[in-house]
Amino acid sequence: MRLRRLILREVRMTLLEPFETSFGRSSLRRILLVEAETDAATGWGEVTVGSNPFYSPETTDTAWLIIRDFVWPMLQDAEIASAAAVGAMLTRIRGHNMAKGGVEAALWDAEAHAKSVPLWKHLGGTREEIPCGVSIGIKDSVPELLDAIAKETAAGYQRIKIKIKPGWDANVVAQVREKFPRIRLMVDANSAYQLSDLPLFREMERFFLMMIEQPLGWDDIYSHVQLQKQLDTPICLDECIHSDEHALAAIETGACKIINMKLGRVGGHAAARRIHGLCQSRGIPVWCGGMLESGIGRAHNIALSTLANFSLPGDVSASRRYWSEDIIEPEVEITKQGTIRVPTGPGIGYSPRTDRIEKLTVRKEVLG
Ligand code: OSB
Ligand code: MG
Repeated sequence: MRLRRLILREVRMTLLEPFETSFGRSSLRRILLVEAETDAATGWGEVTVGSNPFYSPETTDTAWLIIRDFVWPMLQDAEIASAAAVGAMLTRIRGHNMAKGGVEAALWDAEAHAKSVPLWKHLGGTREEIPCGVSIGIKDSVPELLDAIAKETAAGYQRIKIKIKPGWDANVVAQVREKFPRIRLMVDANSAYQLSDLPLFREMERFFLMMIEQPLGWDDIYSHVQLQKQLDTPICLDECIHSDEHALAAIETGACKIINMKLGRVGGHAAARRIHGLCQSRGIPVWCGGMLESGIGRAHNIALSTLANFSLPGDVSASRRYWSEDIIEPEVEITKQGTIRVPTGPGIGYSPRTDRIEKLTVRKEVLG
């Protein structure tokens, strides 16, 4: 396969409701879309990155620059053996996984279209329906949070994740548990705590959380080992895992018992699939995380979630939870059982609405 042109677009989309985590509140999403035109077919990818470096070091602007100045030149005149080989062609670029992953994902979609197969089958996925959960941000009040949980459980979502931060943690979880004694519940701290907060995590053991996601430093595997040793509740790592090596280190040292997989954070489908396999061989379940994606990124998350070891409900949920109108056709919907039926069409299986994308585009660059 040869890459003829790469088209970058920044589309601005406002979330239906602001989303707050321990690192900040976001309302306007600056989404970076990648359209890859190859000699065989066109594919779409999304760079799943924030507009500020508060979740990870990358931003919409750094990703744009890295793709234009480094990723494109490395792929431009190269014979690309397969989408699975793209990651290895870019190893000279250290870090910038989200930038690399967005381009790699677009090439996977292109390759699947060229072969007229659904992307999920091309990746080796087996599930025709994926289990879904939701991630609920920090709210202004506890009643507001309880209302949000009631709404999502009524819609059928199979597990609830709530964001926590100092001052909005055990006290809030206690009230959630009181109102919803039986739901599958977990918390995500986005690195807001330290090892010295052990008493707080001990206190939360009585809420029977499925897991605690990324309680400590975003790049600190060692402290998570210390914490997990002293907790029965499984720790799930998100921010810490950006490569096979990090996943292996975290598993072998006992830093976590579950891994949140994100396409961008690990640098694309091939890396995600490898880490998925590595976890599978060691009895570590994975689930697919979310980055407030548009339909394009969401479609890639759905395809990835069909791999066998994605055995826990992920953060991949319906388009209408985020957007008044998505940029794909049809939009992503969930069943009453809280699942997404995986599309059967070629590639990502949803069509990009190019008219709407063009309208929302504030910046565009054609490479090639
Ligand atoms: O930590 O999983 C996270 C959103 C942005 C950045 C980081 C995270 C999240 C979410 C939202 O939890 C998941 C989603 O609904 O897309
Ligand atoms: Mg997280």
